[in-house]
Amino acid sequence: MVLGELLAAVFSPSLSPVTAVGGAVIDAVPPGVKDWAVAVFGTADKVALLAGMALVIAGFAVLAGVVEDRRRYAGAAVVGVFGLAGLAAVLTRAQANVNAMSLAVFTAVVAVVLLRFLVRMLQEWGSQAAEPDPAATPAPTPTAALATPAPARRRFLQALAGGAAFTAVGGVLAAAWRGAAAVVSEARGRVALPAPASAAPAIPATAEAGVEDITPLVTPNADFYRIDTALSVPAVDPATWVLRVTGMVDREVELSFADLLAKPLVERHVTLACVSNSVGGDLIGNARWLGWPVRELLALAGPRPGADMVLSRSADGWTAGTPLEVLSDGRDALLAIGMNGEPLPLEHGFPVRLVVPGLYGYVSATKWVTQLKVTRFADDVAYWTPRGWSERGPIKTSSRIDVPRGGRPVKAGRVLFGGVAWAQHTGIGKVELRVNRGAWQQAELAEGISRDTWYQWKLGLDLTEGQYEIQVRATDLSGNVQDEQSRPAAPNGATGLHTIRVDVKP
Ligand SMILES: Nc1nc2c(c(=O)[nH]1)N[C@H]1C(S)=C(S)[C@@H](COP(=O)(O)O)O[C@H]1N2
Ligand SMILES: [Mo]
Repeated sequence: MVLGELLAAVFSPSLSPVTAVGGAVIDAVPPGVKDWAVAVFGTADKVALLAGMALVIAGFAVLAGVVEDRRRYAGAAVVGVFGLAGLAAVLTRAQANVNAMSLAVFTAVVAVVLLRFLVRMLQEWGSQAAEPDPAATPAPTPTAALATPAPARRRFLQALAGGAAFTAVGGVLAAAWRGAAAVVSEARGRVALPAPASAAPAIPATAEAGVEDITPLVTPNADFYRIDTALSVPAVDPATWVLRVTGMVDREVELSFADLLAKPLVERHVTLACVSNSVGGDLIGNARWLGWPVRELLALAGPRPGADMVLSRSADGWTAGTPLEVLSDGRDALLAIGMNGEPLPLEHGFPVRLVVPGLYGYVSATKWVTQLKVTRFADDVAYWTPRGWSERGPIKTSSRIDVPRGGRPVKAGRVLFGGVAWAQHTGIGKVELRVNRGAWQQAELAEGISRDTWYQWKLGLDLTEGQYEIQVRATDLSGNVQDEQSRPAAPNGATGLHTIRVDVKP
């Protein structure tokens, strides 16, 4: 396993057996388990999965050592089974190829040889220790080592070997992860973003509600939520990246990164949201994206009549199904290369991703995108569709109270509430608050950057000492009120009202 990781780190991180097994685990678990993992570990869910796998690997290593010691080749069988599982996992991955397969087999063979060698060494050591040492005087104070019976010492050494293997796997995993990222980081560092042909409209000063501690209007890249199924960030070299437009088109189109840089690019603020975001949750962020409108690329290819979906595919095989209409209706759906003035961060899809105003990420925002297949919803299914999520995922109008923050008591008198509300591509028309389920009171709504972004709002309420329940609701610019019925994220986005409790002290 360690060797597999090492070799994978050298050749390609996506070939790594651990990543393959992890990826297969992510694909195989029911959506409920995945949601649970995201809920419990948050965006550290992948670290948790890798840590869990490292534990399992370590367990297998110790088990292999113990049974091999008892019976020759028994441990080898354990390693073999583990190797087969790894091979199976590699085979189910989108990037399965001959290299990845031979890597898994080679790793297993080397592991068996190493195991034999280590166990033989331990056995020899053990039997030596069991023989009485002729040079030793029968002193009444024997050393701890001599007093320990050989089998115990052997067991100890085996455990030690297991522990070492565990540490090594963990260390090498981390190194492989960082090593792969470093190579692409360097390529990213050399990317010079061109000036946009159409710059993002300046953010009006009136877009700031002026509330201390409120969520910033534009989310810094480092704070932007990250959601994807990729265990190790796909390492996509912009020099060899191509985007293919295929399927129901008059002409297939191929686009290189250099081609893309030479296009008239537009820059727009768009608020991206995850379908898994709970009411009041933070799987949402607003960034200034630089990219080329997808509709212009599609126009080059010429979608054929009857097509109604674009299946976008990432370098690691993940797919999203976006209505063709949404990509052609004039909104700023972008093949994005820039995020807040920088090339896309690796974990946000470097070198190129999709950003589509108005749709949840799982049906639109493909990172590390390499293919757009013009097709029909009747003919193709995207990654999350058979896993319990709706085929279509328009973002639901929602609102959040950011201030006052998390259960901190506030002083009686005028209490300032503030937060954000969003209805991407429609825009927010009104935000209201209510206290203890009383009458709705209209909040002061700041100007939106655009209809594709969230809006800040604020409202001061006079509150005397006591406990209060505060709720918020938004109405979009078409007059549709946020759905107040509480529903979970699956299958197409949570609904309900963000509700906070405020403790007002004298
Ligand atoms: N390649 C790839 N792209 C993907 C995903 C993924 O799993 N793989 N997840 C999508 C989902 S569910 C969301 S919410 C957004 C999140 O984008 P971010 O991580 O940049 O915030 O990416 C989308 N793009
Ligand atoms: Mo998502």
